Order: sequence, then C-alpha cells, then structure tokens
Amino acid sequence: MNSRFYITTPIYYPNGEPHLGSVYTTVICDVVARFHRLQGRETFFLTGTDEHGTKMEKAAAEAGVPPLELATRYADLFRAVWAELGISNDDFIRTTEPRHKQAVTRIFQRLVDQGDIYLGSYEGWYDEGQEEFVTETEAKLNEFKSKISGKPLSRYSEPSYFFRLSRFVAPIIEHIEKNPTFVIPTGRRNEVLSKLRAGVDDLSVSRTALSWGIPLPNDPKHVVYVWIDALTNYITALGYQSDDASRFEAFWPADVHVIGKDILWFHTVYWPAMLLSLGIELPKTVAAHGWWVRGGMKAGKSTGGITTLAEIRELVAKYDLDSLRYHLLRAAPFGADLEWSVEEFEKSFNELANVLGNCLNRTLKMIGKYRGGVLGPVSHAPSELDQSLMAAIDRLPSALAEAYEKLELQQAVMLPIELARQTNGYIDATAPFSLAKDPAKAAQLDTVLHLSVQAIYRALVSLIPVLPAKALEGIRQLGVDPASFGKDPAKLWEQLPLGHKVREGSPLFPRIEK
Ligand code: ME8
Repeated sequence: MNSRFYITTPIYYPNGEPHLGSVYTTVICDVVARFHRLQGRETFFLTGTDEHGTKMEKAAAEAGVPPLELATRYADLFRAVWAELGISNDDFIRTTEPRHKQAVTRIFQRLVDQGDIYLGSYEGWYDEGQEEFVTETEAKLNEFKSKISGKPLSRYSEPSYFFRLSRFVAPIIEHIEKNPTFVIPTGRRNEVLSKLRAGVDDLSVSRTALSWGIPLPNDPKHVVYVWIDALTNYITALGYQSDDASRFEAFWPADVHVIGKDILWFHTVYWPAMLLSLGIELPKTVAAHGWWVRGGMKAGKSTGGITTLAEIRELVAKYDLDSLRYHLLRAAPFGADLEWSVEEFEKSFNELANVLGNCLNRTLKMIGKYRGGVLGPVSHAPSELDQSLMAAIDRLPSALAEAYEKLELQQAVMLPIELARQTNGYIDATAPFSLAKDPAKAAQLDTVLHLSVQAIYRALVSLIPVLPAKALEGIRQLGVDPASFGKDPAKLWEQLPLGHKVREGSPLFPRIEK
C-alpha cells in the first residue's frame, strides 16, 4: 500500500450556499480521508471553489456585484461551513487565486507547445447550466433542452481554440479497459466506454464572448474555457507548474477524485486527455456518486428541491453532526441515487442509538455491576457463540480496509454497526444477568463481558472516521484515552488488556424530544 493518499472533491461553484449535494460529496471525502489518516497514510484532502465562467458571471450580474465579490462571498461561506461540519480538508483552492491562474496559464501554453491546441470556430448548442457544448445529435435527442435542467439550449458561434481531444480517445479507452477501477461504479465505467466508442469531437477550450476567466497566453482576447480552468485545480493546488512542486511530486497521481455523476464525462475523458497531453500520470480512480433526487429529478440550486444549508444546520442542532455523517453514507450504496427524508434520517439515528449506543451502554453497565468495571479473562473453552463473536472482532479491520479501498462506503459504515448488532444478540443469548446469579458460571460471565467489551471497542474504533466525536466519546467511556493511539495505526487494533478498567457511560445518542 502506498503510504500517501490524495483525495479530492469537485470544486464547487460559489454562486450559492452549500447544500445537501455539496455536503454529501464533501462528507464522503472527509470520511475516506480520515480513514486513511487513521491507517497511518500521509493524506492530502483537497476541496475548493470554481470561480470563473458564464455561470458565475451571470449569477454576479443578477446579484448586482462584480463576479469576484460574489465568488469571495460564497467561497468564504463554503470554507466556514466545512469548518462548522468538521471537514478535515488540508487545502481549499479558489480558481481566482494567483497560484491557480499562473499555473493554468503555463499549462495552457504547454498544451499549445504539444501541438494539441488549434484555432477554429465553434458553432453549436450550449447548455448554460452545465457550461457544456452539446452535440447536434444529443441536442436533437433532448428536443434542444438541457438533459440535466430541462432548460432550452442556447445557440453559439464564435472563434475558439480547440483541444485535440479526438487524439486521446483510443488511449483513454485502452486505459479504462486495462484499469477496471479507474472509473467506479462499473455501470458508470460502461457508460463512459460506450460514449467514447461512439466517437468524440475535439473540445472547444476558449471563449471570446466571456471576459470572466483566465486569458490565453497565446491570444489574450480569449479566456480559458471553464473545464480546463476547473479540472486543473487538482494539480495546481499541489504546486504543479509553480516554484515549489514538492507536493505534486509527493501526492500525484490522486488516489481518488470523488464527484457527482453529473460531471463524470469531464473527469474521465477531458481530464485524462489533458493529463496525457501534458505527460502526467492519470488519477487512479474517478468515483461517481449518485444524486440526491426529488420526484425523480436531480435536486440542486438551479433545479430546486435540494435540502438547504439552513435545513442541514437545523438537523445538526437537533440531533448531532455525526449522525448526519453516518446517514449520508448509510442511506444508499455508493453510486446509487438517493432521496432525502427526515424519516429516513431518523431511522439511521435510531440505528446508532439502539444498536451502537445501546451496546456500549449495556456492556459498561454489566461490567460495572458484575466486575467493578474491570476486564476479566476468557478462561474457559469458548462456546460456538463466543467463537463467532471472536471471529467477527478479528475480521473487522481487514473487512473495513477492503470496503474503504473499494469505496463500498455503505458497507464501510455498517460493518462496525453489524458487529455491535451481533454483540447485542450475543448478550441476549448468553444472558449475563442469569450467569451472574450462579457462582459456578463466573468464568462464563467473564468471557461474555470480555468479548462484549472487546467487540464494542473495536466497533467504536472502526467508526472514528465516520463519527469522529461520538466514537471518541465512546472510546473514552471504555477507559481508553484516544491520545494513546499515537501515530502507530497498529495500536488502534490492539485489544484491551486484562485488568483494564472501563469508566461509567452515558448514552452516546440521547433520545430526542419531538
Ligand atoms: O459542477 N446530489 O460545480 P457544482 C448529489 N464546478 N451531489 C450533488 C447534487 C445532488 N443533487 N448537486 C450537486 C461543478 N452535487 C463544477 C465542478 S470539478 C473540476 C468542477 C455535488 O457547484 C456533486 O459533487 O455544480 C456534483 O458533482 C457537484 O456538487 C457539482 O457542483
């Protein structure tokens, strides 16, 4: 396993508040980044804002402020919200920062030097919402409306520089075919492959009709069209084409770009093509998650129906942040669409309370009552039930690592809960309260208490990336100071020693008054 890990979110348009969609992607990345940090990998987690282009220019005009002012207003809000939600990003890039603009200029010049840029004229259909030119066939197919927002497409004609995307189609197909995890989930991979095989035009990469962008080094009447400007953030933030490229050397290629499926094509075709032209390695994985939908349509700023920042804040205040994080990953397998409902959220919250919280609580109570909080041995031949719980405890670290590696995130968050569920069943079946009545069964009682404590401890450790506050609170109740983990990941998976003393507990997920 590589000792470094680099993960990115898309850079969001700062033309409105963060909402459930951007929170979803960002929380996914945060959980995965925290997992890899916990495993001892040097991790770099990048997010940021995409500030140039028609969309920003228009939003600014509507708000009656210069584009940079609008961008700054919302970029600051994004930053503040990520801090409020405990997001552990290592950097936040804004595409209007000098470090980005300077590197993009150099990158563009390199594409020119490679012979991959030529001047042509663009005429065609354009999806304003997506900032994307649409082919004649596709436009016709959707009755000249946006596939995403349903709004009418616009007609454009202007001189434009083109990037020789067509040159890279064959190598990209080959790369995707040879690397089954380059695009995940598999359904998305097949989608990209069949679209690629149908043929791809060269890509218009500059605009004259737009002034809000980075001027081309070779022809400043044009500005860089948004996708080159946006996608390159993943390397400019690492210092590519700057005076200090050490981060780029250390962290590139990215382990995973997490994106919504709306921007799959750009990340799996345009971006690799640019990288191939620049002679840079391709990212290892582009992982596309599903959409939060309402009434079958993608929910969003322009399409509506998206759970707002205010609603998210209200929920976090009423319940807690960790439960929201859990729910976002628990709600559906990675890649599937999701529909928000408070009832579904409450189911996840209750699962945490009734399975995890309850398991911790009853374990602490029992060991307190029967053994003064001190962990005894497993000193008799384990029963089948004991053995099955031992095996589950042993299996969890590798099962967890595999789930995170494959980005099976619903699995990753549920595996520890399943261990707690099994432990609850084990406690029900072994009935410690009746074992306690019979002095001849003291060794059996020790075993039940021992295994229950080890199991809930392991479940909580496994949940640190998902429930950073609650898991540590539970771990402290178990009498362990999380600081004692230090930097050695092996420490995490150590079992509690005999004679270990737990503390008293209080419910991790207190019942909510309705
Ligand atoms: O596309 N469900 O920015 P953007 C799930 N700037 N995720 C959603 C969502 C929904 N309903 N709505 C938004 C851009 N998202 C470009 C990206 S990257 C080099 C440039 C999330 O502000 C999801 O991650 O429109 C999606 O990919 C992203 O927000 C789009 O954010």
